Amino acid sequence: LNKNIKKINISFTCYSSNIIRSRFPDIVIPDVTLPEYIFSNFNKFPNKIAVECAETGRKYTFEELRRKSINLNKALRKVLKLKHDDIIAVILPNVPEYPICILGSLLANLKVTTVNPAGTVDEIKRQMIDTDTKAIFTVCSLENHIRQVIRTLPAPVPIITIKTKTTDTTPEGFINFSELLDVSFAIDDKYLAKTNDIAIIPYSSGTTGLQKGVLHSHSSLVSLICQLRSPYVVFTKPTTENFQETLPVVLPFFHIYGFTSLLITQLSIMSKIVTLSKFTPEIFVNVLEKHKPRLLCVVPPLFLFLTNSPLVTQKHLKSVEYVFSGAAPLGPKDEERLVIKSEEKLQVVQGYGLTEAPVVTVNSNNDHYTAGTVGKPLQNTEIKVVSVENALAEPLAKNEEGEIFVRGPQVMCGYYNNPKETESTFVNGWLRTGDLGYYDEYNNVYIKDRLKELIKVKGYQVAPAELEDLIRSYPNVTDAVVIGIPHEKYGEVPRAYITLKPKTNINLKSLEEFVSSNVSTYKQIQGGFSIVDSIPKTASGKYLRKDLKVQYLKNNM
Ligand code: 4UV
Repeated sequence: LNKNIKKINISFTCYSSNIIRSRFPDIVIPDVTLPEYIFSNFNKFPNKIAVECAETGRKYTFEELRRKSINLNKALRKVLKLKHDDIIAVILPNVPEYPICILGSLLANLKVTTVNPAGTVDEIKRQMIDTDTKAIFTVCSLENHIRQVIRTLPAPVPIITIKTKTTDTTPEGFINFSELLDVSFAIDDKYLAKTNDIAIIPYSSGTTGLQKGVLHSHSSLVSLICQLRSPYVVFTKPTTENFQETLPVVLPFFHIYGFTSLLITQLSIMSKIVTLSKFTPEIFVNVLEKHKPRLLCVVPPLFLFLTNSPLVTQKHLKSVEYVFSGAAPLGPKDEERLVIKSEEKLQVVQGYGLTEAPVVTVNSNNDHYTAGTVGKPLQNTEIKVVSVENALAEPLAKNEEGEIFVRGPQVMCGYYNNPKETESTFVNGWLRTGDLGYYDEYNNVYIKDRLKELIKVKGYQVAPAELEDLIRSYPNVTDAVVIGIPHEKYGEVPRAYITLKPKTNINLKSLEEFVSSNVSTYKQIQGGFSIVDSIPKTASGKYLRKDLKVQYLKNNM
């Protein structure tokens, strides 16, 4: 039928007792593009609200989303003359227009790279240049920032701006988003995308090095929605005439968790998404009170806020039946404290995923659930645990710790323009996750540690290589290595070790300011700097980050 079915057949032939799968049957994945799949249900309840802004109340129905996406697709081709395969950047906070930008672009068979709107000029510029971006979606409030970005790009790029406040005016030279999609051009609204075409390109540092574009096809995203919509997984009830789930979404749509489990999956099941463009305790708590969600999708720092903030009381948790946490570790004791606060009314559910394989496991249906597990493989997904020393060795048995490998239709196609990294990330068709873990007799998976360099601050990715490169550019610094150290609120924060030119010194405060002014807030070296005589390395010159971490934990914990 299509590529996915072939993959499933391959997985059956390679079945081995140490490869774990869902105990539920595989799903047949429809051979359609992402917009077609998402729109396929919209005519059931065209007039229900699909997305609403928590701050301004701006909202769109499912029919408005569909119509505006179609119009946008035509305007992108007719007015902006974008051609299929061009890459368009979405540099937006969580706003209700986000899905229109995504679906409109995909209908025109453009590829979308999702960008952190809080990134620095340099960070955004790097992603624009790497993808050779042909147009940008943004909000009026980011005008100055975006002007600085485009000034440094090799060619002019059209900028489509969304007004988020009534007082906003479209900046000079920028394109007004609503004007662009309020006209329906008399051109064919058919598009050229095929299911194996690339749809989105979020960025990730993978197991090593700098951020790179992760290629997800229409097919991998449709597969993922099907896997999450399965009756064995879903936590949301189907939309009916009298019922619609409401999900407050503060997790950013540019990150794979917000994009997949929230944006596209919840749209396809016709839940109502309430967007929060940033986290402020008061607004978040008001949203809980106003919208009374049954399901909350969070990352551990938000989970801890729910547990520890005096602003969140019984009243706010009353409607909540499930709190779903992912993107960073959450311990069994953390889970327990929130359950106790809710007077045992809510259930904690964890999911595990990567930008490269958006969701791999979830725990659901109380199926031999153990606190602290990230759950069982989704359907159509295989997991094996392999010796850290030898990725080609036979998979390990239950309860044996090793590196987790994944295979399934939701796994990325590779890294953009980076065959070398793609090749080293796949081993015989399996994606290596760079995570250390094991599974138990019920196929519950546990993540114990990260083998890869990646640091996770508040669930966001921080690539040590990027910070090291920046620190090394500072006068008198000869070498730098960055590790993640535990942090009570954020999970982890970066800490830097540096060596200096002989007989020189530096002002660490100035170095800290230099780093802060060049990277996003969450990437700052909040764990402090340490000047050392030498940095431990392997014979081949690889930093021994683990040694530094062990040493730090010994001295400080
Ligand atoms: O690439 P990334 O930033 O991707 C993510 C994605 C997480 C998702 C996505 C959709 C979901 O529904 C969901 O539940 C979770 O975080 O970072 C990937 C790395 O983050 C760590 C692990 O090291 C991954 O390789 N990580 C992700 N989830 C968990 C986790 C978890 N539940 N527990 C521990 N570590």
